[in-house]
Amino acid sequence: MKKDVLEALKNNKDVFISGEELSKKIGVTRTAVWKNIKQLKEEGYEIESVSRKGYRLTTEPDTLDANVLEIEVASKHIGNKIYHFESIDSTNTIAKKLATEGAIEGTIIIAEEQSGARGRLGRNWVSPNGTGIWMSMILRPNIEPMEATKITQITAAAVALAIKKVTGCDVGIKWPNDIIINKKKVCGILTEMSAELNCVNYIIVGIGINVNMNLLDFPEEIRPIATSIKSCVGESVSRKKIVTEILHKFEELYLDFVVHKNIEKSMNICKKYSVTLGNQVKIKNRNKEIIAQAIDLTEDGQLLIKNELGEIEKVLSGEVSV
Ligand code: BT5
Repeated sequence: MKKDVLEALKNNKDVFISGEELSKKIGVTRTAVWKNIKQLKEEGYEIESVSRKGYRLTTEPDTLDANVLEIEVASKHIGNKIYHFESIDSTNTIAKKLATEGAIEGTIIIAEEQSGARGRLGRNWVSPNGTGIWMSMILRPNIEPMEATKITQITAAAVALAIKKVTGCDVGIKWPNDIIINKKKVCGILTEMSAELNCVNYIIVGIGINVNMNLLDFPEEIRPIATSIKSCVGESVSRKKIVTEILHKFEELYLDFVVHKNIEKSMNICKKYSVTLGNQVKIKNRNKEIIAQAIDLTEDGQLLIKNELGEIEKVLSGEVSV
């Protein structure tokens, strides 16, 4: 019901809406309306109330509250159901649990803080309270398990475009799963999958973005390699706006892929923003380390390299330093 009150206030942002009108619209008593308004105010919404005129929403906090995000995202697909947690171990872990229990495609799990967030290969992901976007998406694409790398590329494309659009920051994509600003990591993507031999049960895409942290908020060991959107913009940025834009962009590119079998648009974005292509790179993969020239991205989201012998190779994943 709080969601209905908030939605009505948001839809009438510049005008007053009376308690009576609200109660009729939502189908609850005026006391219930008043209680919800009170609760919204406690959550940081500034709502002007004037007798005989009613209520008017003036300022919204930068909350990632599920009710608010669902209104903002307004999608029947990616973001159709959003779960918001104050503190959990890892949004990817919760997403897996929900996916196993049957959660539908497009379900989003988002947290203010993660205590056991993961990167690839069991590495840690630093996720302090209230300053970043720590979220996971549940997807159920009808694709071959081999194609999961494409989902990482679609996500990287969506995140890069969204950050660029909302903040104007110069973003780069470092293949396969980093978004960078000024040569430092601002976002990491972790794609995990449950699959049979030739079909995918579900894919969880975890996205971690450093939004409003200062350099000193990062542990010392990652300060040389990490940055935030705030460091680029010079002031705090609305996480809600970035999340909304990411989900919209992702939905567009993802549906293009799963419905129209078209990955070209995403790959073109990945190529356009790539900081990897055209450069000499060092690729660490398991125990092997090679130096090569990064030449292109394939339609499968793999990196094409020219090794020291001049041979062309495809790389599926790995640690790349430019
Ligand atoms: C990644 O792994 O970059 C994937 C990170 C995915 C995090 C999201 S948050 C929501 C969801 N829930 C999860 O539990 N995870 C996902 P990788 O490429 O392996 O990079 C990990 C490395 O990045 C670490 O070893 C650190 O060096 C560095 N790092 C850790 N935290 C960072 C941060 N906040 N910003 C920048 N770099 C960080």
